[in-house]
Amino acid sequence: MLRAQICCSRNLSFLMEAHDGLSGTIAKRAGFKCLWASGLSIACSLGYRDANEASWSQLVDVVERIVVSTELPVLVDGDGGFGNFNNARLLARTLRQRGAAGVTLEDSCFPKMNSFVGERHPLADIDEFSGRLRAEDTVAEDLVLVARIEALIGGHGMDEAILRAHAYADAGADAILIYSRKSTADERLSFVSAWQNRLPVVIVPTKYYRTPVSAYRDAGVSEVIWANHSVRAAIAGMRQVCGRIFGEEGVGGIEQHITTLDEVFELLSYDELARAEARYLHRH
Ligand code: SPV
Ligand code: MG
Repeated sequence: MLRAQICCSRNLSFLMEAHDGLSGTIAKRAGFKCLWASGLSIACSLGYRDANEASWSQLVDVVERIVVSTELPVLVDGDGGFGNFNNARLLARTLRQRGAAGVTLEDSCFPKMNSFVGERHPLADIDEFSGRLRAEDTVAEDLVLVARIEALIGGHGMDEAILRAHAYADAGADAILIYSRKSTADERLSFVSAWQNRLPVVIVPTKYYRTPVSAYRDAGVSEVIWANHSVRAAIAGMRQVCGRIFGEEGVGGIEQHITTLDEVFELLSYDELARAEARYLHRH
C-alpha cells in the first residue's frame, strides 16, 4: 500500500504524522491511509531533543505501537540510520519485524540535529551514505526506502542535491525526499523540475505551509508529509489546559473544552472489548 502510494501512483498523496498509538489512531479516524512516524515528534513525546537522543530501540518500540494500534502502513523517520551501514541495516531489519512499511534515511552524520536547528549540519560522504542505503535495501527489500537529501540544509547548492539524488537512486532508493528550510517552496520545486522524476519525490512542507497543494500536484510531487502537526497541536492544547487548571485551581473551566471520557473510550474501541468479553470470557 505504501509502495503503491509513493511509487506507483500518479496522484499526489499525503502522510500524516504520528508519534504514538493515540495520534496514529486519530489520524486514521480523520481519513489518512498511511502515516509518518516522525523522529522529531517521537523524540518530543519521549521528552528528548531531535538529536539522536532517543535510541533506535526506543524508536522501534514506538513504531510498533503505531503499527499495531492503527494497522496502517507507516513510513518511519530513520534519521541517518543511527550510525554506519551496520546500524542502518539493523534498524531496517528490526523495523520490518515490527511491521513498518518503509523507512527514510537521511545523509546526515551521527548524531544528527533537527534540520531546522542551528547551522551544524555536516553531510555524509556520498559513497559512505550510499553504502547505508545498499545495506538497508539488502536486508529489508520489501521496506520502501526513501533517501532524504540534506544538501540544501547543509548550505550546498542544487547541483549537489541532484548529484546525490542520482547516487542514491543507483544505490537502491525507491524515492527521494528533498529537504530545505526555506519558507517558500521554490527550492523544492526547482529540484523537482531538474530531477525530472527519475524516482518519485517526497516533500515536507512544514515551513512553506502557505503554498497550496495544487502547486505540488502540478509539479509532479508524489508524496507530501504533514510532519509534526499532531504533536504541535498536542503541545498547544496541553499547555493551555495545564495553565488554566494551575491558574484556576480547578477543572470546571476547561471541562467543556476537552475531549469527554466517553469520546476517549469510543476512540480506543472499548465497545469491542465489551463484545469480546461477552464472547470469550468465562461466566460463572
Ligand atoms: C521529522 O518529522 O522528524 C522530520 C521532519 O524529519 S522535520 O522535523 O521537519 O525535520
Ligand atoms: Mg526527523
